[in-house]
Amino acid sequence: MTTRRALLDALENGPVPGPALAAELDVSRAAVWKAVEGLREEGFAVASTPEGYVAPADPPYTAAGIEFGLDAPYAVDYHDSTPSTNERARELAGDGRSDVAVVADEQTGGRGRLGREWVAPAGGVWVSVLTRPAVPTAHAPVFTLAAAVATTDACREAGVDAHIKWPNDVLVGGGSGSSADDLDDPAAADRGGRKLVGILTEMEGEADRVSWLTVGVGVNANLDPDALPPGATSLRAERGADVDRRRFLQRLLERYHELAAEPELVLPAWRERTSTLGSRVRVDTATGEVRGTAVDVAFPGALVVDTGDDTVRVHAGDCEHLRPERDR
Ligand code: BT5
Repeated sequence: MTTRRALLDALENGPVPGPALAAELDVSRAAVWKAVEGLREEGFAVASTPEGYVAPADPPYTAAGIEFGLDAPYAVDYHDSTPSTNERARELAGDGRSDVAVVADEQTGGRGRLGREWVAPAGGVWVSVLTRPAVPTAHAPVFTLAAAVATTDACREAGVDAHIKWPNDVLVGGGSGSSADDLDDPAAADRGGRKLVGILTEMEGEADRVSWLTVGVGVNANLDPDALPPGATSLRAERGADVDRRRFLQRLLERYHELAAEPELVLPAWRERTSTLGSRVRVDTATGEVRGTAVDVAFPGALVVDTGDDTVRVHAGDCEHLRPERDR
């Protein structure tokens, strides 16, 4: 652990006498001082008191602020503005890094799936978590589901009644959701849910083993819906007040870490939080359209659809929740 991170951890438990911390970490007092100065330069205003160093009462939304009090092993790579946190995570993966949460206040080239655009102005929670899980590449979808559960829980703790639409959207409202295409049609979006969160998982693997995996999560946090595409909503709009992005993101990262470490917890938690199961759905896949009733999700993340004639597993696609059939 770096002196900086050890100092941040120690500051959680009250004043930290510099000499005692230096002795504990077996580093020089100058090294501790340098770490204190580094945190101050990052906007994390460590105070000097007779009892020792004291953390700021209101930690900022920056690398140091997010790492302070974070109960997950991620280093935070923070940017005021970057094209895409997923792209930055890819660069860090190329440098051999792991266990990094790339965070940006604003993205100028945010990405959705299949080359779609993700609108990401300042005020959102745009984060990409880079890890190197020791799993076969085929298991990657379970990490998308884990991120959806983690994000839903963070939204619910913030007082917003969010639910998951298979595979990667977190929505608010509506018994049935809306596909990305429907977002161009506000009426359709009203009928379904309003999109609060999108998730984009990218990875590289060799010999049936994940080399690195990035789960990118975009949460419309402290934003007005008119800055977002039609059919989108935000935490601010749903709760009528801004969220503490730092606390929100910490909760999301902690929950994601918990679930990623124990993938067998993911599917049961996902089933409890989804609005897709039991809905009539139309899924557009690379090989055609599947229509029917979504009856289950199967490891590592396939949607099980009862088409009436057959039960099929859909591994990837855009899912739309349909109105219940009139004759049902
Ligand atoms: C997604 O794609 O929903 C995945 C979005 C992932 C974004 C995160 S932010 C952090 C990380 N860095 C990145 O560059 N990306 C990830 P998809 O299911 O393809 O949905 C994309 C569609 O959602 C677009 O075509 C728009 O219709 C709509 N959309 C775009 N921006 C939106 C927003 N901020 N809120 C709600 N809907 C949006």
